[in-house]
Amino acid sequence: MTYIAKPRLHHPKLPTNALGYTHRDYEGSVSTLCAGCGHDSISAAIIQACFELDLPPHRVAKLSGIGCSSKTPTYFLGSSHGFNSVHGRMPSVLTGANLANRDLIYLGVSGDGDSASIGLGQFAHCIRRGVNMVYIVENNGVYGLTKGQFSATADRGSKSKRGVINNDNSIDLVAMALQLGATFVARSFSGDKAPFNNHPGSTKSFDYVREHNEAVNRLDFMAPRAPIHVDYEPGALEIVEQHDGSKLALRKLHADYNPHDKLGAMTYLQERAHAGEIVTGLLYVERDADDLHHHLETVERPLNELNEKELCPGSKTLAKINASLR
Ligand SMILES: Cc1ncc(C[n+]2csc(CCOP(=O)(O)OP(=O)(O)O)c2C)c(N)n1
Ligand SMILES: [Mg+2]
Repeated sequence: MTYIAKPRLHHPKLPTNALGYTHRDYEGSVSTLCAGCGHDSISAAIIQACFELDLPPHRVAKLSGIGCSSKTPTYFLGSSHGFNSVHGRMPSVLTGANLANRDLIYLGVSGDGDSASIGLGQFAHCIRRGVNMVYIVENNGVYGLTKGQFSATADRGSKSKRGVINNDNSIDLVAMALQLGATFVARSFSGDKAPFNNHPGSTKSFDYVREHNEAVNRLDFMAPRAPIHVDYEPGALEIVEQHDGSKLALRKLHADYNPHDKLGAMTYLQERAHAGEIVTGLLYVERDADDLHHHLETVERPLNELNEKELCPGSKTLAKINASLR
């Protein structure tokens, strides 16, 4: 619960990273999500990654839209900059922040409803413009926060909690991201412990969240569920049965898969999708990626570091600019 304060004291010998910070320094408030929710394991993975990468929390800006997934930035990086925006509008708010201050590390967190339905246009244009950010879509195939309506990523033929069948085709955001020019594309399953670390010290771990969310479960009518864990080898196919009985077929990329071959990635994705499988792993990395600042030839320094003289080059320059536009 966000109003439950975490104890400030912790064991003096908790492991620290190169900056001298512990895992605790990368955590946020206690999660209010339903017990066993995969979103919490993604938060745990973000905490772990930022700790391991020695990221200074004050250099990170986390932005989100609306949804259970978009609530999660409250549950990690409590000392970072944060902005919880409007449903589906995280990309444009983040683009504005990034243009004003290119020195921060931008992390956008969104859901499938947020990014594939109301925010699909924002998702697409943010990628094709090359905004320098990490864009995480926590894709559960439903509008979780508003009680489980189908999102645009739900598979055709799947059944909702109320027994309604989805007759619409689904959107694959990973395939779209590749087509739109994303320079790093990866997909994983939140229950896969290897990429999503579930360490015992974290208050975002499955066990901690399950224990501490009891009150929510009693007040709400969501039955607590055990989180789903998977652990499968590169190249392997893993069939995961979900709580509603539906099955996910996950295909982990082979160890010899080439993540620099974009056409190969697109073909492989389509091929496996045709066989009913969801490919997981690092799908594509572009070696020499540039970004929106490069395309727009913006000034190298953040705008808030520029002085008045630099921001206002004078009437002669303005006259020259105006003349060029006549
Ligand atoms: C403009 C607007 N339209 C609709 C809503 C209602 N609404 C809140 S969250 C949500 C869907 C969230 O789904 P998703 O992004 O998949 O997040 P999840 O809860 O599944 O993590 C909707 C439709 C809203 N808050 N604002
Ligand atoms: Mg969702």
